[in-house]
Amino acid sequence: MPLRLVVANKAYSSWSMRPWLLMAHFHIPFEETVVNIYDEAGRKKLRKLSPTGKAPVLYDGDLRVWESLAIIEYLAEKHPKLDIWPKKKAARAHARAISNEMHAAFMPLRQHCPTNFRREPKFRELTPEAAENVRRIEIIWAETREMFGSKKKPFLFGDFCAADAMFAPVVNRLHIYEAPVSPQSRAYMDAIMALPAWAAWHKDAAREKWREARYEEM
Ligand SMILES: N[C@@H](CCC(=O)N[C@@H](CS)C(=O)NCC(=O)O)C(=O)O
Repeated sequence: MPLRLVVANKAYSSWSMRPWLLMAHFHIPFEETVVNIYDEAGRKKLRKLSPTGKAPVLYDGDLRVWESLAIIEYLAEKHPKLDIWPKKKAARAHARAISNEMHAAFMPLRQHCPTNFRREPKFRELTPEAAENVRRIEIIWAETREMFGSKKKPFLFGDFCAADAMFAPVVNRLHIYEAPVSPQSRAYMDAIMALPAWAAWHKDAAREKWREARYEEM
C-alpha cells in the first residue's frame, strides 16, 4: 500500500510543504490528499484524518504520523538508504537543532509574512520582530554552510536534506515579500527555488481553485 500524505492548501500551507517537498525530492512514492482548511467541509474532513485537525499527516497503511518533523523522522527511519538527514553525527545533530528551531520559532515572521505560493513578489516592510527573525535565519544558513556545507553544492549541508525542507517555506516568505537578504542567502534561496520538487508544488498551488481572501488581497 503506498504512503498517503494529507496536506492543506498548497498555496498557503507551509507545514504541509515540508514533508511533501522532501518526499518529492527523494522520489519516495506517495499519494496525496489535499484539503481546503479555509472551508468548514475541508476542516471537518481534516479532523477525521488528523488527530490534531491539522495537516500534514502521513498514513502508512494503518499507521498514522502527524506533525511535520515527526513525519520527516519517520520517513528517514523507513528509508535509511536515503540521506534524509546528513550522514555524519555532528552534522545530523546540527540539522536536527536548526530544524527544531524552525519548527518552534519565528512567529513574528510567520504572522507578518504568510506563505503564499501564488503571490507575485512585492515589497513589504518587516516589523522589527520579523526583521530579527530574518537576521537569525540568515545566521543559521550562513553558519551551517560554513560548518557543514560544500563549496560545490548549494544546500545547507551540501546536498538537499530534511533541514532544507524545513526552511523551504521561509524561502517563499523572504522571496515574495522581498526581504532584504545577503547575496549568500539569496543564492541559497535560488537553489531551493530551482528544485524540481519546488516547481511541482508551485505548479499545483497555481492551479488550486480555492482562494482565501485574507491572503489574496495582500
Ligand atoms: N506543528 C504542526 C503544525 C501544523 C499546522 O498548523 N497546519 C496548518 C496548515 S499549515 C493546519 O492544518 N491548520 C488547520 C487548522 O488549524 O484548522 C506541524 O508541524 O505539522
